[in-house]
Amino acid sequence: MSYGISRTMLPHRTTLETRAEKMDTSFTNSKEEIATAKRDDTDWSKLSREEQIRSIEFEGFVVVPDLLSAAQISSLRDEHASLPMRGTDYSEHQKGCPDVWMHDCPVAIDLIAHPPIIEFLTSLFGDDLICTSIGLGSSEPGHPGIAIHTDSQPYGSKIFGLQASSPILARVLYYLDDLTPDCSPFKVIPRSHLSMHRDASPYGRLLCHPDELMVTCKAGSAAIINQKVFHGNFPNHSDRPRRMLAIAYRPAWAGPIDDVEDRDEALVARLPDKIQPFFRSLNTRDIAFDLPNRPDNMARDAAGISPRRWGTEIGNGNGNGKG
Ligand SMILES: O=C(O)CCC(=O)C(=O)O
Ligand SMILES: [Fe+2]
Repeated sequence: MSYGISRTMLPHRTTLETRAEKMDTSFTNSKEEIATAKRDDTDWSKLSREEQIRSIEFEGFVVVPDLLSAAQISSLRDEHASLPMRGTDYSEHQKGCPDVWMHDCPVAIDLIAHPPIIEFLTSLFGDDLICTSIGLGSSEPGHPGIAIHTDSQPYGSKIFGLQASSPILARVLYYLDDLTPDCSPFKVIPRSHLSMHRDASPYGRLLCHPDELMVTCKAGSAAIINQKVFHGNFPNHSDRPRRMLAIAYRPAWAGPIDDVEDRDEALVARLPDKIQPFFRSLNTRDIAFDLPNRPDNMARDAAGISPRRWGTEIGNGNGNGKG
C-alpha cells in the first residue's frame, strides 16, 4: 500500500531526473489499438451554433474545421520553427513553448482575436473573454501519446498552477498539421466531465481508456475543449511532426480561486490594440460575493441557462438537442 506517501516524501527520489527515470514513458496505444480505435465521424462543418454549444457543453468538445488559411498555417509553422521548444519530463519527442505572446510571433498573437472563435466563445460564455495562455506544442515522431487528463485543476496543481482553478475555461487547439490515425490524433472521452464519480477527479490520469474517441481533422481546424473533459492524444507513429497552437480563454467572471501572478504590464502594452482586451488582469473576477438572498431587480429569464441555447425545449424529446 502506498496511500499517504507522496513522491516528494520518498527519500531516494530527490531530483527531478531520478523521478523522470521512474516515470511511465510507455506508449499510450499500440499500432494495433490505433487501427481499431473508436473513430469520430461527425461532419463538424454542418453544426449550427446551437449544436456547437451543445457539443462543447455536453460532449465536452467541438471541432471547428477550416479556421486557418494555407498562408496562416505556413506562417505559424515558420513562427513555430523560430521558438525555443523544450521537451517534457516524459519524452523528448513531446515539446512545448508556453507564453508565445512574449515572442516575436505576430501571426500566432493575431489569432488570439480570431473573429470566428471570438464570436463562438462570446455566444458560449455570454461574457467578456480573458485569454489565460497561448502556447505551441509539438508531438514529434516517437512521441508516446499524451496520457488522458483534464486541464482543470480546481485547487491548482504543480503542473498547471492556480490558473487552472478557474471554474469555466475553454482551450482552442489549432492544429498546424493534418491529424491522421498514425500522427497523434486528438483523443477524448466524451461526457467524462459530467461524471460525479471519484474516477472523474480532475487529478486522475490514465494511459488509455476503452471509450476514448479518436478525432482526426485537417490542418487549420481546431478542437475546442471544455477544460474539464478527459482528453489527450495518441502516439506519433509517423515520420512527420504534429504541431498545435493552443489558446485558452475564460469568461471574465470566472477567475482563479486565489490571485495568480499577473502578466508584465510593459510587455502587455506592446501587444496590438485589438489583443489588449483579452489581456486584462488574470485576477479579473466579476462576481458578487455578498449577494443577498433576494437582490434587487431579479430577472425572469436568462437564455444562457435555458435548453434553448442548444436549440431545444424542455419537454420536447429528452433534451438531447435532437428533439
Ligand atoms: O495534443 C492534443 O491534441 C491535446 C493536447 C492537450 O492535452 C492540451 O493541450 O491540453
Ligand atoms: Fe490537455
